[in-house]
Amino acid sequence: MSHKYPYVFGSSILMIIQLPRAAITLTTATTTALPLVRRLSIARMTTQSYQRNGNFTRPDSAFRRFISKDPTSTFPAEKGRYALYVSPGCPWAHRTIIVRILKGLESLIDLYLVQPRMGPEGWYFSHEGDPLHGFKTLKELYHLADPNFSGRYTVPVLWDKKTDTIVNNESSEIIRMLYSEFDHLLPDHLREPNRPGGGLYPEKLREEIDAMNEWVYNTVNNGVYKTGFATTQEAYEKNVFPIFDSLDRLEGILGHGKPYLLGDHVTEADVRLYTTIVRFDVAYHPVFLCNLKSIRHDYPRLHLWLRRLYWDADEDGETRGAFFKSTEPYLNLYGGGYAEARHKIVFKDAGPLVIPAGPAVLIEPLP
Ligand SMILES: N[C@@H](CCC(=O)N[C@@H](CS)C(=O)NCC(=O)O)C(=O)O
Repeated sequence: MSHKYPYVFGSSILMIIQLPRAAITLTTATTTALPLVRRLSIARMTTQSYQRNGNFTRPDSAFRRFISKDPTSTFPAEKGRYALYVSPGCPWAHRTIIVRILKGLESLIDLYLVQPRMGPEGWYFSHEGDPLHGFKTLKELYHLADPNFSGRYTVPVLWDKKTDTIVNNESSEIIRMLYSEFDHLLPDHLREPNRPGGGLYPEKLREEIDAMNEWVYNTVNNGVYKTGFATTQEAYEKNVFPIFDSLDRLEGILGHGKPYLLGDHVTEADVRLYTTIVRFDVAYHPVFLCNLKSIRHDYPRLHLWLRRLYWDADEDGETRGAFFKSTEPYLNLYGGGYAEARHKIVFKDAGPLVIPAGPAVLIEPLP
């Protein structure tokens, strides 16, 4: 299905998200200048496995430092100092791409894309290499930050150009830094307290958002992975049913008739749920065997909520077109990306890779 899985990922993506020119010109010079010991350590592969007795087990993210608005902190918020390395197909990285746009941080924080297809060494850059160092793989970036690193080389990565290291590689923490820590560099209307509803993680909703995050993460965001990457029938069945219990619960919550999960304004809860729901019918249902029901046929309220977020391309509106812009160019790649990931994790790349053709319509129009 070449239309679903083209081999021109790099160029099509680069047309859509512009890389800063100055960054692109920094290429291999810095790679060859690396000390020998660092270059040798790059050859090592991760030893961390995702599997335990048939169950998919996600390791904790390793880099957990924070950017702060405090100018005396180790990682103070500054224009042009930080970069996000992402794969737009990855739902965790997708969170950070959305929030970067929602908050209007495009000119303050760079965005660098890896190639959508993973290879034997994990994530690869396009032929120009990593915009900052000329690296071929994300693995090399991790080893620059920590020559002894032996975990998974995951996206997203929040990178500090000044000290040449990883600040954080946990999406749930990266998005929270973006909500507030750069506010002093933004126009008034984009600052957290001035946003409609008091921001993406307003004081009055924190308890409710945290509580929802907990079960949505376990049974929906990560639930689909535990289901799709299960290697025993038992592990599969343990995880597939709770997904649909939670989708039923979310459908009930949306009975309030408001456009967003927690009411009239977009919050973190919408961002975190969206990146899973927009992949559901096109990838998790056909590829990850999450097929008891589909969003479009069985969850009318979730389906409407999803389409409202997706089709809102108004750059002056509340979402600033963040959901549409960060999804539309890549929606046709999700199915193939997940088929390949499952082939790798479950079948260790053995046997043929077959990518489901459907659904014929990737996302339906608003009614
Ligand atoms: N906890 C991390 C998870 C990130 C993650 O698992 N990313 C996947 C892509 S969706 C990845 O980069 N995997 C590469 C690998 O495991 O080798 C977060 O939320 O930031």
